Amino acid sequence: MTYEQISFERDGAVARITLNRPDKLNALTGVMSDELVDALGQVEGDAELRAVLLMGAGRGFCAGQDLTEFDEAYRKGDRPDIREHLSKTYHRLIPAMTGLPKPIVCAVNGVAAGAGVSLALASDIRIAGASARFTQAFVKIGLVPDSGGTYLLPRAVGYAKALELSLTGDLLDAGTAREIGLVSQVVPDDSLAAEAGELAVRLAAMPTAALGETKRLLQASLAPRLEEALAREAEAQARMGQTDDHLEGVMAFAEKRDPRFTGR
Ligand code: LHQ
Repeated sequence: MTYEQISFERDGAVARITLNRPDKLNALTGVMSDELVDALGQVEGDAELRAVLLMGAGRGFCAGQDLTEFDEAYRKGDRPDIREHLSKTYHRLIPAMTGLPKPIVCAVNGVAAGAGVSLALASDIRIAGASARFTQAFVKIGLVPDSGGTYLLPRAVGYAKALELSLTGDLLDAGTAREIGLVSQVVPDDSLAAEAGELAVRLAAMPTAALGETKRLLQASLAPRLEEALAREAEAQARMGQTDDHLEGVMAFAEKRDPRFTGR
């Protein structure tokens, strides 16, 4: 497959994948999504390629869904079939990234919006250039986060911050993104490619199978559904309810005194 909207370069054991629609801040189209899935498939199938470096060309990282893709429908007053669009695009692309048994370093070189943030989040380590910006832009167009945004963001920054960012769509600067754990590191714009590249080279020289398994195991550890969390809580709480300390705690409360816990 020849690529029109991304570039794919082999640099030793590192696959450098660059989103390449700089005049549109690398907004995601169906074509770009297909090309990314294809490129990730190439990486997966090639034992010589052992890490990915993902970046955007130009001043942006990725402005999310290309909103002009649905122009024709919007102009006619129609609504696009987003469900079908998602299943053809992000629901293939995001799992292809999280499921790749090789590390993906994302160099966030500029603005990331909507699904563009999800692309960064579906990568394994994020380094931002100082001019990077992040927005859960979905809400600004009356949508909920998609492309894994409700799943990946709380895992990176915690539920409260994820909800705040998703509700407000506020634009975060790179420093704030680092403070809340959305990216690991912020470096000057002009050294971003080199620093992220060095990390990718380092990861590519590590035991690839172990890295892939580590990625899978950490994802599995964070996978529970809410119902599973409630069931775990109930199981633990039932045991705690049987302890002396629980009884002591409620008695002390009733008797308006400090509790004397014994650890039993
Ligand atoms: C764009 C875009 C863009 C097309 C900049 N599309 N051209 C949604 C819908 C349906 C189905 C499935 O999933 C989704 C998921 C999503 O990702 S929803 C979120 C979609 N993204 C956005 O809403 C972000 C829209 N863009 C912006 O808010 C701004 O462009 C940001 C904050 C990203 C950057 O602002 P600036 O740095 O001021 O750049 P700009 O606005 O001047 O953009 C530069 C060019 O890129 C401009 O084109 P032009 O021809 O006028 O120079 C923009 O129209 C174009 N562009 N984002 N998403």
